[in-house]
Amino acid sequence: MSRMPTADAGDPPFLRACRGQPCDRVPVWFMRQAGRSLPEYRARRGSGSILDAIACPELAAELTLQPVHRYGVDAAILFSDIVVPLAAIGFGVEVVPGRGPVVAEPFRRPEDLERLRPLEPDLDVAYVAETVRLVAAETNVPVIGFAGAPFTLASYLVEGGPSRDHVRTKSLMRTDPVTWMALLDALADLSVASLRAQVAAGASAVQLFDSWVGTLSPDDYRQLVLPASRRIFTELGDLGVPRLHFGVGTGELLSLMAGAGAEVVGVDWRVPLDAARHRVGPGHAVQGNLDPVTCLAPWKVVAAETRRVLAQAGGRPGHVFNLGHGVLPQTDPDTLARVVDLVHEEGTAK
Ligand code: 1CP
Repeated sequence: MSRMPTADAGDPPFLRACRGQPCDRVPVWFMRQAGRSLPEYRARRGSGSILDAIACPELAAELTLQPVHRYGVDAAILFSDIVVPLAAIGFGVEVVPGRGPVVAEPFRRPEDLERLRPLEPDLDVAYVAETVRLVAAETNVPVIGFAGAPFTLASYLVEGGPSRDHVRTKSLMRTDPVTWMALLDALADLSVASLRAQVAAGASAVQLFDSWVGTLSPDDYRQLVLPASRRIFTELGDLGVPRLHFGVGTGELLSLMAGAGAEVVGVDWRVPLDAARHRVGPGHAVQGNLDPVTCLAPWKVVAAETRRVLAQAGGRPGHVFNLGHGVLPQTDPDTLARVVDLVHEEGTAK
């Protein structure tokens, strides 16, 4: 029996927009909408490791819902992190405050593949599914599950932490493509297992974050990364939920990314949405793409830029309003609330 849900007019605007259907308003949510820009987040989070907060379903559910309540956004993104499955299988990943994921013993040689065992979601990350269930029971807006894409996860494993140039990652890719492809395959399996468990628990869309893939040329991306990302989307196809695919600095990769199989392609602020629509082609929705730095400007500027993004989306179906990357911690929450109101009042998708 097919589990494919039928899309009807009663579906939430976010899901309709993902499928390219007209809706009464342009849906909006923000990448990294939970987190340090919210005083209620800072108050509730304390100073422990974010991985501990994620492992506590009541707390993670509350942090997921904070921006939904404050901003009136059209989707809740699960409070979690892309490195959660890696930490759960014991690869030795910590998330250091102010820095990000750090790996004590980075991936450097073929033998390191043995450290990547498959994820058993029920045993390894039962708390993630529980958080999804709690959130889905509490809100009417769709819950977005997410995972890291193989390239971006590999970049943390190989570099040992955040990196600007990804020198070691690209070097491994070029010097030992066999180990590289095996690494990406193992990471793809982790993300598929994690995303399937999130959907089974009630997530109604999934986003694959390939945040740092914009560091690659189109040829490298096509040969050494796209096959693994494409397999993830293929293996989620039977779930019938919208799939979103996002990276930063991907102007030259957008058409290839569209070929990976997601319904929605996320776009950063560098590519105007009309050009982005052209690059991803018909049959795909776009998501984006207000520059997060714009949100630090006076409201007059933010409003003008928000209207520019709406104009470049062309008032047509298949646009999910978002930032071009995550909310910056120094953003005034009131600004984001006003952006949501403006998009809801003025955005059209007929
Ligand atoms: O302790 C803290 O509060 C630290 C900040 C923080 C937060 C709030 C980190 C560390 N992760 C998160 C949560 C998180 N991470 C969410 C939850 C949803 C939300 O905030 O609304 C999501 C979706 C992520 C995804 C994530 N983690 C990505 C992909 C999205 C993106 O912004 O590009 C990446 C690259 C990470 C790694 C990561 N985790 C944390 C940081 C600071 C980073 C980036 C480090 C780097 O620059 O490489």
